[in-house]
Amino acid sequence: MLDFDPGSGRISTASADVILAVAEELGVGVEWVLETHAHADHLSAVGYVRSCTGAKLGIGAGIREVQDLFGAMFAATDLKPGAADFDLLLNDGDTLPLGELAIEVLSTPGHTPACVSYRVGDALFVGDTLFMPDYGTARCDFPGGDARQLYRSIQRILSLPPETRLFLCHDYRVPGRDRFAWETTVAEERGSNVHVGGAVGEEDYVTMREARDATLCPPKLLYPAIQVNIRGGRLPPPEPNGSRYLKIPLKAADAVPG
Ligand SMILES: N[C@@H](CCC(=O)N[C@@H](CS)C(=O)NCC(=O)O)C(=O)O
Ligand SMILES: [Fe+2]
Repeated sequence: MLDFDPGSGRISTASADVILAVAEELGVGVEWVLETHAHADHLSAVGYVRSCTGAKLGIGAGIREVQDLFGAMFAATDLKPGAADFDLLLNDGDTLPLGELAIEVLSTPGHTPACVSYRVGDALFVGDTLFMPDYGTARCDFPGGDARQLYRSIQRILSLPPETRLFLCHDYRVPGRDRFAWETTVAEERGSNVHVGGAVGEEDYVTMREARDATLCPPKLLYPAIQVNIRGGRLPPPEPNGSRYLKIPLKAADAVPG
Protein backbone atom coordinates (compact mmCIF):
# COMPACT_ATOMS: atom_id res chain seq x y z
CA MET A 1 0.00 0.00 0.00
CA LEU A 2 0.96 3.64 -0.37
CA ASP A 3 1.59 5.61 2.80
CA PHE A 4 -0.90 8.46 2.91
CA ASP A 5 -1.36 11.29 5.37
CA PRO A 6 -4.82 12.79 4.72
CA GLY A 7 -4.02 15.94 6.68
CA SER A 8 -1.13 17.02 4.47
CA GLY A 9 -2.00 15.05 1.34
CA ARG A 10 1.50 13.57 1.46
CA ILE A 11 1.85 10.18 -0.28
CA SER A 12 5.01 8.10 -0.01
CA THR A 13 6.16 4.68 -1.12
CA ALA A 14 8.13 3.67 2.01
CA SER A 15 6.04 0.57 2.79
CA ALA A 16 5.95 -0.59 -0.83
CA ASP A 17 9.72 -0.10 -1.06
CA VAL A 18 10.21 -2.52 1.84
CA ILE A 19 8.40 -5.22 -0.14
CA LEU A 20 10.26 -4.43 -3.36
CA ALA A 21 13.55 -4.64 -1.43
CA VAL A 22 12.64 -8.13 -0.21
CA ALA A 23 11.99 -9.25 -3.80
CA GLU A 24 15.35 -7.83 -4.79
CA GLU A 25 17.16 -9.54 -1.90
CA LEU A 26 15.59 -12.85 -2.89
CA GLY A 27 16.58 -12.26 -6.50
CA VAL A 28 13.03 -12.85 -7.73
CA GLY A 29 11.19 -10.95 -10.42
CA VAL A 30 7.70 -9.58 -9.83
CA GLU A 31 5.51 -10.98 -12.61
CA TRP A 32 2.03 -10.27 -11.30
CA VAL A 33 0.50 -7.78 -8.93
CA LEU A 34 -2.84 -9.29 -8.07
CA GLU A 35 -5.52 -7.33 -6.26
CA THR A 36 -8.15 -9.25 -4.28
CA HIS A 37 -10.48 -6.25 -4.72
CA ALA A 38 -10.50 -2.45 -4.91
CA HIS A 39 -9.68 -1.74 -1.27
CA ALA A 40 -11.79 0.81 0.54
CA ASP A 41 -9.50 1.59 3.44
CA HIS A 42 -6.01 2.21 2.05
CA LEU A 43 -4.36 3.45 -1.15
CA SER A 44 -3.01 0.59 -3.20
CA ALA A 45 0.64 0.72 -4.32
CA VAL A 46 -0.01 -1.49 -7.35
CA GLY A 47 0.50 1.37 -9.79
CA TYR A 48 3.88 2.14 -8.25
CA VAL A 49 4.93 -1.52 -8.09
CA ARG A 50 3.86 -2.05 -11.68
CA SER A 51 5.89 0.95 -12.83
CA CYS A 52 8.99 -0.23 -10.89
CA THR A 53 8.87 -3.86 -11.99
CA GLY A 54 6.89 -4.11 -15.22
CA ALA A 55 4.59 -6.59 -13.46
CA LYS A 56 1.14 -7.17 -14.91
CA LEU A 57 -1.77 -5.93 -12.81
CA GLY A 58 -4.73 -8.26 -12.31
CA ILE A 59 -8.05 -7.87 -10.52
CA GLY A 60 -11.47 -9.57 -10.55
CA ALA A 61 -13.55 -8.76 -13.62
CA GLY A 62 -16.20 -7.34 -11.26
CA ILE A 63 -14.01 -4.22 -11.09
CA ARG A 64 -16.04 -2.97 -14.07
CA GLU A 65 -19.10 -2.76 -11.82
CA VAL A 66 -17.07 -1.08 -9.07
CA GLN A 67 -15.70 1.44 -11.56
CA ASP A 68 -19.23 2.17 -12.78
CA LEU A 69 -20.48 2.73 -9.21
CA PHE A 70 -17.62 4.89 -7.99
CA GLY A 71 -16.56 6.40 -11.30
CA ALA A 72 -19.94 8.14 -11.41
CA MET A 73 -19.67 9.25 -7.76
CA PHE A 74 -16.29 10.93 -8.38
CA ALA A 75 -16.89 12.01 -11.98
CA ALA A 76 -13.75 10.05 -12.85
CA THR A 77 -13.96 10.62 -16.60
CA ASP A 78 -10.31 9.62 -17.04
CA LEU A 79 -11.03 5.94 -16.28
CA LYS A 80 -9.93 3.92 -19.28
CA PRO A 81 -12.78 2.19 -21.14
CA GLY A 82 -13.20 -1.54 -20.46
CA ALA A 83 -11.30 -1.30 -17.15
CA ALA A 84 -8.07 -0.98 -19.15
CA ASP A 85 -6.42 0.61 -16.11
CA PHE A 86 -5.81 -3.06 -15.26
CA ASP A 87 -3.90 -5.53 -17.45
CA LEU A 88 -5.96 -8.59 -16.58
CA LEU A 89 -9.62 -8.91 -15.64
CA LEU A 90 -9.84 -12.26 -13.92
CA ASN A 91 -12.77 -14.66 -13.85
CA ASP A 92 -13.52 -17.71 -11.77
CA GLY A 93 -11.31 -20.64 -12.82
CA ASP A 94 -8.69 -18.56 -14.62
CA THR A 95 -5.11 -19.66 -13.98
CA LEU A 96 -1.86 -17.75 -14.12
CA PRO A 97 1.58 -19.37 -14.36
CA LEU A 98 3.91 -18.92 -11.38
CA GLY A 99 7.19 -20.74 -12.06
CA GLU A 100 6.39 -24.42 -11.62
CA LEU A 101 3.18 -23.54 -9.81
CA ALA A 102 -0.10 -22.06 -10.96
CA ILE A 103 -2.32 -19.42 -9.42
CA GLU A 104 -6.01 -20.32 -9.61
CA VAL A 105 -8.62 -17.58 -9.40
CA LEU A 106 -11.76 -18.15 -7.31
CA SER A 107 -14.51 -15.60 -7.60
CA THR A 108 -15.55 -14.73 -4.01
CA PRO A 109 -17.80 -11.64 -4.22
CA GLY A 110 -19.95 -10.20 -1.44
CA HIS A 111 -17.69 -7.69 0.29
CA THR A 112 -17.44 -6.07 -3.17
CA PRO A 113 -18.43 -7.29 -6.65
CA ALA A 114 -14.77 -7.55 -7.72
CA CYS A 115 -13.58 -9.79 -4.87
CA VAL A 116 -11.50 -12.78 -5.87
CA SER A 117 -9.30 -15.21 -3.96
CA TYR A 118 -6.08 -16.72 -5.28
CA ARG A 119 -5.13 -20.37 -4.70
CA VAL A 120 -1.53 -21.55 -4.98
CA GLY A 121 -1.21 -25.21 -3.94
CA ASP A 122 -2.60 -25.52 -0.41
CA ALA A 123 -2.50 -21.75 0.19
CA LEU A 124 -5.48 -19.50 -0.47
CA PHE A 125 -5.26 -15.72 -0.37
CA VAL A 126 -8.83 -14.89 0.62
CA GLY A 127 -8.92 -11.10 0.39
CA ASP A 128 -11.74 -9.64 2.48
CA THR A 129 -14.05 -12.61 2.99
CA LEU A 130 -13.10 -14.37 6.20
CA PHE A 131 -11.00 -12.70 8.87
CA MET A 132 -9.40 -14.54 11.80
CA PRO A 133 -11.88 -16.93 13.47
CA ASP A 134 -12.17 -14.68 16.54
CA TYR A 135 -13.13 -11.62 14.41
CA GLY A 136 -15.46 -13.08 11.79
CA THR A 137 -16.10 -11.88 8.25
CA ALA A 138 -15.96 -8.80 6.02
CA ARG A 139 -18.61 -6.10 5.91
CA CYS A 140 -21.03 -6.04 2.96
CA ASP A 141 -22.41 -2.51 3.03
CA PHE A 142 -20.17 -0.85 0.45
CA PRO A 143 -21.86 -0.08 -2.90
CA GLY A 144 -22.31 -3.41 -4.71
CA GLY A 145 -21.77 -5.43 -1.51
CA ASP A 146 -24.12 -8.31 -0.70
CA ALA A 147 -24.19 -10.37 2.52
CA ARG A 148 -25.93 -13.34 0.88
CA GLN A 149 -23.30 -13.46 -1.83
CA LEU A 150 -20.52 -13.25 0.76
CA TYR A 151 -22.07 -16.16 2.70
CA ARG A 152 -22.01 -18.28 -0.46
CA SER A 153 -18.44 -17.26 -1.30
CA ILE A 154 -17.38 -18.18 2.23
CA GLN A 155 -19.09 -21.58 1.99
CA ARG A 156 -17.08 -22.21 -1.12
CA ILE A 157 -13.86 -21.41 0.72
CA LEU A 158 -14.91 -23.58 3.67
CA SER A 159 -15.55 -26.52 1.33
CA LEU A 160 -11.84 -26.69 0.44
CA PRO A 161 -9.72 -29.36 2.19
CA PRO A 162 -9.53 -28.62 5.94
CA GLU A 163 -5.76 -28.23 5.94
CA THR A 164 -5.91 -25.43 3.32
CA ARG A 165 -3.96 -22.44 4.64
CA LEU A 166 -5.82 -19.18 4.46
CA PHE A 167 -3.94 -15.87 4.20
CA LEU A 168 -5.99 -12.85 5.19
CA CYS A 169 -6.02 -9.24 4.05
CA HIS A 170 -6.64 -7.63 7.44
CA ASP A 171 -6.45 -8.47 11.09
CA TYR A 172 -8.44 -6.17 13.36
CA ARG A 173 -7.13 -7.95 16.48
CA VAL A 174 -10.05 -8.47 18.82
CA PRO A 175 -9.72 -7.03 22.33
CA GLY A 176 -7.84 -9.50 24.49
CA ARG A 177 -5.61 -10.84 21.71
CA ASP A 178 -2.25 -9.10 21.88
CA ARG A 179 -0.70 -10.28 18.61
CA PHE A 180 -1.61 -9.64 15.03
CA ALA A 181 -2.31 -12.71 12.91
CA TRP A 182 -2.61 -13.22 9.16
CA GLU A 183 -2.86 -16.97 8.63
CA THR A 184 -5.38 -19.61 9.61
CA THR A 185 -6.87 -22.77 8.07
CA VAL A 186 -10.17 -23.92 6.64
CA ALA A 187 -10.51 -26.31 9.62
CA GLU A 188 -10.09 -23.49 12.14
CA GLU A 189 -12.56 -21.24 10.36
CA ARG A 190 -15.09 -24.05 9.98
CA GLY A 191 -14.80 -24.89 13.64
CA SER A 192 -14.77 -21.52 15.34
CA ASN A 193 -15.31 -18.49 13.11
CA VAL A 194 -17.58 -16.29 15.22
CA HIS A 195 -19.82 -15.45 12.24
CA VAL A 196 -19.93 -18.65 10.19
CA GLY A 197 -18.30 -21.40 12.29
CA GLY A 198 -20.31 -24.49 13.24
CA ALA A 199 -23.41 -24.64 11.09
CA VAL A 200 -24.60 -21.04 10.80
CA GLY A 201 -27.26 -20.90 8.07
CA GLU A 202 -27.53 -18.34 5.28
CA GLU A 203 -30.56 -16.47 6.68
CA ASP A 204 -29.04 -16.15 10.16
CA TYR A 205 -25.78 -14.95 8.67
CA VAL A 206 -27.43 -12.34 6.44
CA THR A 207 -29.49 -11.01 9.37
CA MET A 208 -26.40 -10.78 11.59
CA ARG A 209 -24.19 -9.22 8.89
CA GLU A 210 -26.71 -6.59 7.85
CA ALA A 211 -27.42 -5.65 11.49
CA ARG A 212 -23.72 -5.31 12.22
CA ASP A 213 -23.03 -3.35 9.03
CA ALA A 214 -25.71 -0.82 10.05
CA THR A 215 -23.54 0.04 13.07
CA LEU A 216 -20.21 0.50 11.25
CA CYS A 217 -18.68 3.84 10.28
CA PRO A 218 -17.20 4.19 6.78
CA PRO A 219 -13.45 3.46 6.74
CA LYS A 220 -11.48 6.66 7.43
CA LEU A 221 -9.74 6.50 4.05
CA LEU A 222 -12.76 5.33 2.03
CA TYR A 223 -12.90 8.24 -0.43
CA PRO A 224 -9.15 8.69 -0.99
CA ALA A 225 -8.61 4.94 -1.30
CA ILE A 226 -11.38 4.29 -3.79
CA GLN A 227 -10.32 7.10 -6.12
CA VAL A 228 -6.80 5.69 -6.42
CA ASN A 229 -7.73 2.02 -6.36
CA ILE A 230 -10.37 2.03 -9.10
CA ARG A 231 -7.70 3.64 -11.30
CA GLY A 232 -5.34 0.69 -10.76
CA GLY A 233 -3.20 2.64 -8.32
CA ARG A 234 -2.97 5.73 -10.54
CA LEU A 235 -3.48 9.16 -8.98
CA PRO A 236 -6.31 11.31 -10.38
CA PRO A 237 -5.20 13.54 -13.26
CA PRO A 238 -4.00 17.06 -12.47
CA GLU A 239 -6.43 19.99 -12.49
CA PRO A 240 -5.68 22.97 -14.78
CA ASN A 241 -3.48 24.46 -12.02
CA GLY A 242 -1.21 21.40 -12.18
CA SER A 243 -2.19 19.95 -8.76
CA ARG A 244 -3.85 16.58 -8.21
CA TYR A 245 -6.76 16.34 -5.79
CA LEU A 246 -8.78 13.67 -4.04
CA LYS A 247 -12.46 14.56 -3.76
CA ILE A 248 -14.84 14.21 -0.81
CA PRO A 249 -18.52 14.04 -1.79
CA LEU A 250 -20.30 16.31 0.69
CA LYS A 251 -23.57 15.58 2.43
CA ALA A 252 -24.23 19.04 3.81
CA ALA A 253 -27.28 20.12 5.81
CA ASP A 254 -29.74 22.18 3.73
CA ALA A 255 -28.97 25.31 5.75
CA VAL A 256 -25.35 25.31 4.65
CA PRO A 257 -25.02 27.57 1.58
CA GLY A 258 -23.48 25.96 -1.47
N1 LIG B 1 -11.99 1.33 11.15
C1 LIG B 1 -11.47 0.82 9.91
C2 LIG B 1 -12.59 0.04 9.23
C3 LIG B 1 -12.09 -0.71 8.08
C4 LIG B 1 -13.17 -1.59 7.42
O1 LIG B 1 -14.35 -1.22 7.31
N2 LIG B 1 -12.73 -2.75 6.96
C5 LIG B 1 -13.54 -3.62 6.14
C6 LIG B 1 -12.63 -4.29 5.13
S1 LIG B 1 -12.14 -3.12 3.90
C7 LIG B 1 -14.27 -4.70 6.94
O2 LIG B 1 -14.76 -5.64 6.35
N3 LIG B 1 -14.38 -4.58 8.26
C8 LIG B 1 -15.12 -5.56 9.01
C9 LIG B 1 -15.70 -5.04 10.28
O3 LIG B 1 -15.29 -3.96 10.71
O4 LIG B 1 -16.55 -5.76 10.80
C10 LIG B 1 -10.97 1.98 9.04
O5 LIG B 1 -11.40 3.12 9.27
O6 LIG B 1 -10.14 1.75 8.15
FE1 LIG C 1 -11.85 -4.46 1.77
